Amino acid sequence: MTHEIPQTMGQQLGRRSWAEPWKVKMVEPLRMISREDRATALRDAGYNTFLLRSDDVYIDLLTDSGTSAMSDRQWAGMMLGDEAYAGSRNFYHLEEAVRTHYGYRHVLPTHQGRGAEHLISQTLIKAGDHIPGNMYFTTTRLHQELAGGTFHDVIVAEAHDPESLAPFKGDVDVAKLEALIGQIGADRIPYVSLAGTVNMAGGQPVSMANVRALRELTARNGIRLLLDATRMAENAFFIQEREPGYADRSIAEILFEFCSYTDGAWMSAKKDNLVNIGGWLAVNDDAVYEELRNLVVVYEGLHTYGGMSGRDMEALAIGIEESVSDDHIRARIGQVRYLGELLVDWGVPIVLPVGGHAVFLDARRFYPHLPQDAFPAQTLAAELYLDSGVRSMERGIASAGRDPATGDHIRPRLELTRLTIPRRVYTQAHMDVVAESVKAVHDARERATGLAMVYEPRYLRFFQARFEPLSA
Ligand code: PM9
Repeated sequence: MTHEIPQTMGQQLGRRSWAEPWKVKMVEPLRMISREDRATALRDAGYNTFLLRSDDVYIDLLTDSGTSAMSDRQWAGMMLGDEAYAGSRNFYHLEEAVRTHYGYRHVLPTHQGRGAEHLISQTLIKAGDHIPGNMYFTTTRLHQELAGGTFHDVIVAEAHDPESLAPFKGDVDVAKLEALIGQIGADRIPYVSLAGTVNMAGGQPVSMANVRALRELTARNGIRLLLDATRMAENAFFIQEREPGYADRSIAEILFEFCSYTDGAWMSAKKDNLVNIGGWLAVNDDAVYEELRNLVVVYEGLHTYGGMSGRDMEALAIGIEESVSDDHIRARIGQVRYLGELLVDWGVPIVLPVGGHAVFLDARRFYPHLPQDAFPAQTLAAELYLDSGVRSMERGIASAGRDPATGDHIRPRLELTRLTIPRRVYTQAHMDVVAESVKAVHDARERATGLAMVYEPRYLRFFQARFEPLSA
């Protein structure tokens, strides 16, 4: 597709600015500790931003997961929690919200996204199976592997190129998927794993045309198509903005149509759905539901709470309604773009086009003198914290982990540091402060020496690994 992508919200709206469709009712004070104390905190944390105490962080862009501000309606909903062990009325509100906006027939709550990933993987994957998907995600792939499956990346080639301006860099390469099905055989592929606004690719969207083509291909081969709906409402924004025929359709309509081409979804409700904890799993197939409904009581809780309290399910049901508002999504993505545009203007290399939930710094171009084995993206996250107390996250070689067959580091082409924007939390002034800090770190880039990993946990190593600075 060649049509022009508006790079700013001003361009999209005909030079009129966007603003948040809410005002602030309660504030949480922030504080910045001294550079000396930040150096101590960073050393104590083994140069891993996941191991910092949040009290030592000034602006927290580690993740958009569970870090959103809830609305007054959601907080009011918390007071309506029905904490019955079985059949809580809040579950039925949640079920209705998922059915209304995502369209699936059967709904199960889970404590968060990976609880749902665990259940679906254990239910559908057998040892020796293969799961194609549009780029790996850390927890999703691990659950697929723990169930005995092998993940195959079938995302379009542009997704691996941070400078490609393709509008839908989250799309599956349908020809590549078809070739893989031919090679492996449809009977060894329990499902195709499709994610909206692909996290590890820089928050890049999937087009409606692509999911339609996938529906056709998977149906022809008798393979299920399952969706990681974690950031699908944000994906709908990009379809509305970029895909012919969708400019006048609402986010809610686009989301519903997209899901209608899939057989089910798992959800980390801590992102799009605007809650601090929670998840869900939803499918159309009665037999698959039967299995999942039985398994949920083993690992999460009864099928009407699945690890969530009644009040949390109520906040989630309301969060789902709020998350599909056009005004909300426009302001949310507008803020992410605002930060991205500042950085582009200042010559900082980032993944383009700017994605839905985060600005991803391209650590390869940021630190061209550092080899990937010196963890450039981890180094950049550490330097940024040291400069200003801004916390970001590595999404490169540390996150990619090791090849289960060979034990070698997986070396992804994308070596990124993620500035993830929580929803409805920070202001434009915070974005200015973040951009200025990134620029200061960029100006001093030649002094960075890289890191060595000195402790490596077995699973999802990026969360708990420890590093030490390499000497110059
Ligand atoms: N994503 C994120 O920060 C939190 C944990 S990994 C640092 O991006 C997708 C697309 C996700 C995701 C979590 C999960 C797992 C599934 N799919 O964290 O278990 O981005 O709720 O969800 C994180 P939970």
